Amino acid sequence: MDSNDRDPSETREWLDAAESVLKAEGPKRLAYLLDQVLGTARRGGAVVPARLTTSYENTIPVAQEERSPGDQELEHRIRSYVRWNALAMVVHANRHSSELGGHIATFASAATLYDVGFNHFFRAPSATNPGDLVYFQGHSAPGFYAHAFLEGRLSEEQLRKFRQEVDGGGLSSYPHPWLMPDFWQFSTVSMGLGAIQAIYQARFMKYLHDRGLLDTSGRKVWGFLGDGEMDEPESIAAISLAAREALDNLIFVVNCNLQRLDGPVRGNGKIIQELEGLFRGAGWNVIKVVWGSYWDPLLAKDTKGLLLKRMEEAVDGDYQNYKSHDGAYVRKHFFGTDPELLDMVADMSDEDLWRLNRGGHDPHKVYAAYAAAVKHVGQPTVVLAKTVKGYGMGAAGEAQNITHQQKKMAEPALKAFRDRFKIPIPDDAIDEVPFYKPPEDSPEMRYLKGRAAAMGGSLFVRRREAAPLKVPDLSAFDNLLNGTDDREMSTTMAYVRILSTLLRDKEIGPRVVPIVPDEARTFGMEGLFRQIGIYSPAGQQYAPQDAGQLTYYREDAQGQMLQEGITEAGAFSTWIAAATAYSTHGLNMVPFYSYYSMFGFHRFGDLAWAAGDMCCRGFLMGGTAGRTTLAGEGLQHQDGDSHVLMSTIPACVSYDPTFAYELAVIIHDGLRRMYQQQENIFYYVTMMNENYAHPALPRGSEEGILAGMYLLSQAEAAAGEQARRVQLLGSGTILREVIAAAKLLQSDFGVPADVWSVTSFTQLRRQGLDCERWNRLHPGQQPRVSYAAKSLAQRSGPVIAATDYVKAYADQIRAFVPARYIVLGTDGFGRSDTRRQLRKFFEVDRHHVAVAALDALAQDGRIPAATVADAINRYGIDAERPNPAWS
Ligand SMILES: Cc1ncc(C[n+]2csc(CCOP(=O)(O)OP(=O)(O)O)c2C)c(N)n1
Ligand SMILES: [Mg+2]
Repeated sequence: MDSNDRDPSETREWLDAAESVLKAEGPKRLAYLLDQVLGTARRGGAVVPARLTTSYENTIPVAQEERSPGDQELEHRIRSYVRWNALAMVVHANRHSSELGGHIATFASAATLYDVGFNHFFRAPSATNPGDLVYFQGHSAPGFYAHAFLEGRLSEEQLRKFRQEVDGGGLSSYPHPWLMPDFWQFSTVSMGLGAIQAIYQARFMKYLHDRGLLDTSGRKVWGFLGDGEMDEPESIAAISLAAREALDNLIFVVNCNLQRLDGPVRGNGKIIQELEGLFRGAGWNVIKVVWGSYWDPLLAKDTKGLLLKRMEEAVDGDYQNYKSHDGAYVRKHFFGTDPELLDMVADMSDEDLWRLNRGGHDPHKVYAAYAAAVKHVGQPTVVLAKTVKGYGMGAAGEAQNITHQQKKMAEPALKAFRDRFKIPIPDDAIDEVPFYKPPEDSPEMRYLKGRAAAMGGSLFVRRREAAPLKVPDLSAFDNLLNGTDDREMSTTMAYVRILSTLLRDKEIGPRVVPIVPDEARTFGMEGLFRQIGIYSPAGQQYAPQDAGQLTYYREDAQGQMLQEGITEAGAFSTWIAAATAYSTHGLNMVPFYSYYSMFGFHRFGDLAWAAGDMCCRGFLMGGTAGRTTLAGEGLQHQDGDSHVLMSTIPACVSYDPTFAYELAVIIHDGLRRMYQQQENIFYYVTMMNENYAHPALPRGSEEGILAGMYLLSQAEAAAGEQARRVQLLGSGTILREVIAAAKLLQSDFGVPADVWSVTSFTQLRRQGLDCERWNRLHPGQQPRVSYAAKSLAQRSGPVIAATDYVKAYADQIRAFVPARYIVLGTDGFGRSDTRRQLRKFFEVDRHHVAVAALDALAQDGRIPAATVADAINRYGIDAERPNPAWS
């Protein structure tokens, strides 16, 4: 009896009334009545606990479960073979070399969750249906290869080369489109990235649909996640967006095997309950699949609620432990806490108790959950499925803390697994761990093929190309190529002009996807609000505060701009969806993600790495870049390293342009390479907010702009000055300091300085290293000369580079500079002040460039050291000040 209950008979009356409504009028009516009652209670001042969780049982009552039309017996057998082959792959790889690794326990816990999907829910791309998109849990990969093997999509030879990719033909450890471009679509193995990508993919599909670019109705996005993985910020960061935008094309399946790598996910609690509250609170439809069908009769008998109470009492640590033991243990420790419960199972053997299954291992329960999920309208759905980690591994790992990393299985464990899943492999062959595929005309294979055909074919296909876009001529950007005369503007402004031009282009215009994380005004992009509208499926149901203004804040159900709010990871995920649309949707989209460069790689670095893997094509525009160019914002905002960070991504082509025409040439070439040639690259381009006049494109400089450097000006040398010539290199806004330094050197010291605009030290380095490698491997042949060396070889004198980034950025080309090379950069923490002060502070201003040039000449013996001291004096440089790199 409940001690809080003052009047049990009154309670009984209410409960009876509820029961009778349920019977006579159904659950909807009861829910309505309860809602009314709760409203009355709250208005009367009652504190009604806000409960987001339901009891620890299945969400779908047995009577409402939709039954699978599949042949359960055949499906079970096929699933068993997939289990075996997945295990065999990992065992083989580790017999080949224990260095190779792999996972058995994860897929073992998830096999049913995927199998029901493959057989009945995931539609593969076909002539009649563009198909669903599935974000697979990365380290379940062996299971997908095993499935694809039975489908005939992969050969046994390939399975034997799991994690042996170098000589070709092997299978990737995890889903990596870069390595298996015809098989995998999405990189998910870095925990959390699958979840956030799936959400923004579902949202992007609605965007494509609402803008009339593609019919995506009826298509689903499935995201499979681990329960441990749900602790990643990216896993849950966007769940409220998914509900807010009513993404009913999205289904998450969280495999709640209660364990992560080291041990239990929530040993002292219940991960399913916690996630239920979280997702329901965010506005999701939650379907819990806790218990399998073998529990149904027991739960039906549980009229007093004792079993349910016990189920709620036991914590995940207990549940894990039960499954690492046996039926006798379950009887003693689970049912044994209450004589009535023991009574309830008195006629069941220990084997019967052991057979009491979890929802996620019961194809009926899983089917019912998926069937409800795909029909649900107006909300995204999460299926929380309870499973056992290492299911079927028995003494070799089932529900054990060590199971995640179990990769080897001794003969007795292999035999036990074979017996449990009835794999037709004889004892004398077991040690070879042979892969098993039933004969082509067997009922299993016929069934499997039939199901695959019904679902549209294999899900493991990725498209490499889409119809190319026609890129306009470079002359489309004439307004920037011709210079701005005396008019001053920033490269950010020039970028906005480029964007406007592209948006007006008939073919490219509709494909452009401008993405901002609440930073449009920072970049002067607010004009786009009204011009192209901000995408909002709800349209605009209010009069915007600035309605009377030219650039008012316009939300529109068909808006083209994606205003993501303050989530760089979310905005980046949208960018990924757009940048892979050529592959996932057969539609070349042209995303421009413009963001605060300092809140770029530092924030979304792992997604950027995955973007390379996924062969993304699009533009990342790092705004307000440069450690001394963003003057007042200080230490956390001033970006001095994004170019170094982005240079680590092989597929990322990056530039730090100074002039509007450079930007136009770079973006134009990017469009050509990505959308006409369909190269698997993406662009990172920095843009600045400093205003200055932009000259016209120097004739013939396009090649150098794209390769990474070109000669901007050459100094006239008077008789006798030629021996003192220097080469000055600059990028971004600091190029302007370099230009000024050249003038000082000439006027103050009679030193002729040639000036180079270096649009990309990163591109120059890559090309240089490529030459170096080729030369090493081709001894005795005419050596290749790097672009940097070739360019500088035509000129004479030491070389001095200055940029708004850390010295490592310009230092990248040291090996290719055929002369003394001195690098200036902005190493150290930024701080607030004017640009002039900051450049002085970081020693990248014109005076320091000039001093560095004189010093180089002195070291080369071309001028006396006293001249350097003279310059230090003349420019008022404090030689004893602390090093800004660590002050
Ligand atoms: C960002 C990130 N951190 C760590 C890992 C290493 N890792 C791989 S699997 C795993 C445990 C996963 O547990 P869970 O999400 O519960 O998946 P399960 O295998 O139990 O299904 C960890 C820590 C990773 N892949 N990604
Ligand atoms: Mg887990």
